[in-house]
Amino acid sequence: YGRRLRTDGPYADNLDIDVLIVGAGFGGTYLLYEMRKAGYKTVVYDAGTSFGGTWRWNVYPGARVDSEVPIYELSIPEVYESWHWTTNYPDYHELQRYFDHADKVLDLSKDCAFSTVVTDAQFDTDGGKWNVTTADGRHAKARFMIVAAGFAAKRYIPDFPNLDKFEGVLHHSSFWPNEGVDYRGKKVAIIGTGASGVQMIQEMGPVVEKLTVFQRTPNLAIPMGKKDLTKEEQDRLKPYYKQVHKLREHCFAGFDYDFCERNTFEDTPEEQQALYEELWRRAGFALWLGGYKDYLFDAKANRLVYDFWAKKQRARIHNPQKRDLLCPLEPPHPFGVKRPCLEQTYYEVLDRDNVEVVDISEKNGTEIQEFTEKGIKMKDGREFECDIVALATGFDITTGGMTSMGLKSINGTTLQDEWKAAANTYLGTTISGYPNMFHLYGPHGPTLLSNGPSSVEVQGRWIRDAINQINRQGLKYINPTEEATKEWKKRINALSDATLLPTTRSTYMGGSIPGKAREQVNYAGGLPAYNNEIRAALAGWKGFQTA
Ligand code: N01
Repeated sequence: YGRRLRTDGPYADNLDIDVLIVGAGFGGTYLLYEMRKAGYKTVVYDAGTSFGGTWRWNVYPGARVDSEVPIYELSIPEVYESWHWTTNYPDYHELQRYFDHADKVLDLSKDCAFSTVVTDAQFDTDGGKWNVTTADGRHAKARFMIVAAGFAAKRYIPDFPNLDKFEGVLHHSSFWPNEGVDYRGKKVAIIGTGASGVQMIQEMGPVVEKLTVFQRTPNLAIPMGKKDLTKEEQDRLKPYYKQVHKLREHCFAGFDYDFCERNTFEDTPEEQQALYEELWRRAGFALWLGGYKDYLFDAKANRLVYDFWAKKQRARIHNPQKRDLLCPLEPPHPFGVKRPCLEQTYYEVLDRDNVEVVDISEKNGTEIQEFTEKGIKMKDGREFECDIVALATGFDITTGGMTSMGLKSINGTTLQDEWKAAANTYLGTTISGYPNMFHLYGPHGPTLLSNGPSSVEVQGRWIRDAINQINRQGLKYINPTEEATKEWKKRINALSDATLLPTTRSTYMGGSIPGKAREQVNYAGGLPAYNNEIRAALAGWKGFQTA
């Protein structure tokens, strides 16, 4: 965290405001914009030092978004009218510049206190306000609190024995030094092959002396299809951005395309292959989110996609052992139930002679045993020496940000304790016992199953309208009932249980942390259905207690 030197404006002690937003990423930016427009005195608190959220922390080598722009951006005209991207999949430098641009044109920073970490927050039902305390002892009161912490606010470092004994350089992907790490010509180990691991491997593999990749589950990665964008082509499209941004809210995952109308076995095998080829040619997430509508529900249909994927990617790998480790003939899990990351040169890099892939899957008993001064020792006795270790081991996904900011219910219980066994929300935007508190891009929204900015805007508008409705009706607060919360939980589970998602440990099912509840933490019915459901509840405060 940066050092806080100011004590004025949003940094002042004893603020008394309408809305406090925690988090200055896409969610916080959008909500600040909407709240200001609606006339609320709003302040944003953020642990970092500028707008951008996850894109300020995740500055590991190769960090690049894997959703395409202009789908992956805010629909705020003041921002997009005066902004041009250089590529359809920008890297973190460009995303940081985008947020700096948004900050400049919307003058966001004047309402944001950076280097500010919320450590305690509780709603006072008599006063009708949230009382919030920060790590450095400031206090704030706000009628409404919006938690926009994102799904990746709390990194996860596995409890590897003797981690502290390692004498080399060690960083988690989401806490990579801003000034970078000189890894050229060094021996590097990367643990984890999720989106962060895949991108680091691609970037570092070609320039290090030796790269050792510790893989627990192969990533079923698909080609990104990155290309340059010219200013002229973006300007030609800009008059249609309004429609493009609207369209994403009508597509299941918040992109500008959807699953096709047919089920797999309505087509002949030739037609199936032709469709898969077409999706492959389109690149990006098309094979994942643009194919037959039944393939995430039907194991047989899913297997066809897996086999197609494996055939395509196996052809890129010459080393037979690596081919089987990276793209096994038998699927490690159904295709698409873990996030298939977008890659450019992943398989060619892994195929290099200076890159070793070490299988650490539990089934083979070849897990990491411990760290040593010089590197990593395996259960089977092998040892790997390295100068640098990159932990790409993910996050206390989706719930971790919310459970680590000292949120207390009106009954005095903490969210951290309440959610030990399972996360509970109503509509993925509110929590029983936490009146006038809203969250977005977190548990029980479409979150990880959707494009971030699309979800953020659907939920952000709902939050704006809920706050307006509370004020219009002269209410002190709203609080979702426990009954409605239970029903929502059933709904979240039912949507997920109909799919193949629960078959596999994944970020969707709460992540990798031992002991953390394995449960669906996303709304799996798609963004349009989600929008309809939350909108229907707003009319008449269905499921809420009002005071
Ligand atoms: O984290 P992850 P991430 N021992 O949780 C492994 C977004 N994102 O930072 O699969 C050994 O996906 C774990 O293994 P397994 C995106 O939404 C986006 O990569 O559980 N290994 C896995 O391989 C993504 O979903 C972008 O068997 C261990 C890896 O570590 C989310 O952030 C870029 C382990 C963790 O993968 C998180 O992605 C980056 C252990 N004890 C992130 N514990 C883009 O837009 C875990 N692993 C491109």
